[in-house]
Amino acid sequence: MASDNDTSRSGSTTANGSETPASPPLKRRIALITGITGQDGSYLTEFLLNKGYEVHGLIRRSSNFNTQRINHIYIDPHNTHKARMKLHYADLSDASSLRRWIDTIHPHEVYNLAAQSHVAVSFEIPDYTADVVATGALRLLEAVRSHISDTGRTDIRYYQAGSSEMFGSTPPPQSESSPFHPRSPYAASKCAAHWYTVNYREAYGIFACNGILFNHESPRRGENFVTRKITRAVGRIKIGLQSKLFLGNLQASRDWGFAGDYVEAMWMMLQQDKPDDYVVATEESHSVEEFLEVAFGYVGLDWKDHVVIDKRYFRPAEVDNLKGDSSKARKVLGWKPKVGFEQLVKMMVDEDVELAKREKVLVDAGYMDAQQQP
Ligand code: NDP
Ligand code: GDR
Repeated sequence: MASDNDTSRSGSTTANGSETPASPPLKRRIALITGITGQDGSYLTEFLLNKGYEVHGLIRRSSNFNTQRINHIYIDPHNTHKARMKLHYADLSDASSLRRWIDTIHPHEVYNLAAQSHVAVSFEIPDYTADVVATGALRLLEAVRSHISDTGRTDIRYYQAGSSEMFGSTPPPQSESSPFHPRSPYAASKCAAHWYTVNYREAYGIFACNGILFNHESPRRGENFVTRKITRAVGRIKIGLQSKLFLGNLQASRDWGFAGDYVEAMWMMLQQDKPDDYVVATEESHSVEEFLEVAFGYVGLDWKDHVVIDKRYFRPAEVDNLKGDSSKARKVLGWKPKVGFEQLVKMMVDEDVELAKREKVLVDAGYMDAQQQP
């Protein structure tokens, strides 16, 4: 894999043929990612591998394999020269596993991306959501703190995956100075994780940053988030595998960016001289209905012919309008999004039309039930 920060430096030959002395090998930077099997974990891993990092991911035990998003970058660990991504079992609900892997791996950068990340589901499993999202972050911070205290290390940095959901009903545009008003157990738990991170920075001097990221999507987005649910349906409707799409509130507006752009901002935060908190957003907001217009329109369909409103998808409390003010990240980090709204929707539809075509082959061969909804 190409690397712009390759650590395997050796001597070179000058124009007159004489050898320059080999510079001492740079120590490879090591990252530890929780939530590596998720959407962001997969993009961040690709990004860090391209920068020459060794990447360790914590995965949780599941009765099915849950590594689909990173299978394409997995190299058998027996191939010790090539395998720079390594996976270990752990869980944010298990403090001992977090501490053990930090002690074993000695990471320079810890990215806490793991979460029960579905807002609607957090109303169904609030206790579990709080345990993983809020207390899980505290467990990981505590593992970092006690590792630092025992080893005396000063070269470890921590990233906390915060969310625009923390702003909840605070009107847009939302920036680092806007008040939090969470509207779900998920959002309240993210607020707790945010303040734990600030507290560990202030109390122990840990280099810990909160990224307050607005919604970011991709063809790897989980299929029960509204953008992917729509683009999956568009693909399947276009190919003739389904005709209806059941949705909830179409009036909610979100600031949707591309996940590949957002993982770069995470990394940038940890490269600064001082730890801080940053909003990351496109600064454009669109309603779910606008997303439907673009996605269905792109393949020549009218969403009104297919969408059915189903009360089950309304939330006990809704977040109506999110639109970020990311001027601090743009100024201090030099970050800006590369993919715009329409480009994002089309990228997702293109991939999901191709996926539906492959599903159709399976359906036609009798290996899959066409009614099977994603
Ligand atoms: P995903 O839901 O795609 O991924 C979540 C990851 O967390 C998965 O790898 C999942 O593992 C893992 N996980 C869940 N529970 C546990 C647990 N108990 N122990 C260890 N790992 C666990 O989320 P995204 O990639 O979209 O988001 C990454 C982070 O950023 C999350 O914290 C999310 O809340 C936050 N965020 C996301 C935004 C977005 O728009 N995508 C915006 C703002 C914040 P498994 O694969 O086994 O399920
Ligand atoms: P969100 O994303 O709640 O913003 O959280 P989601 O895509 O789930 O909802 C966005 C909006 O769409 C409305 N909606 C529906 N949502 C879903 N999932 N399914 C439906 O059928 C449906 N119909 C309408 C919702 O009511 C909502 O208003 C995401 C997650 O990634 C969080 O982890 C992250 O922190 C925030 O983004 C920023």
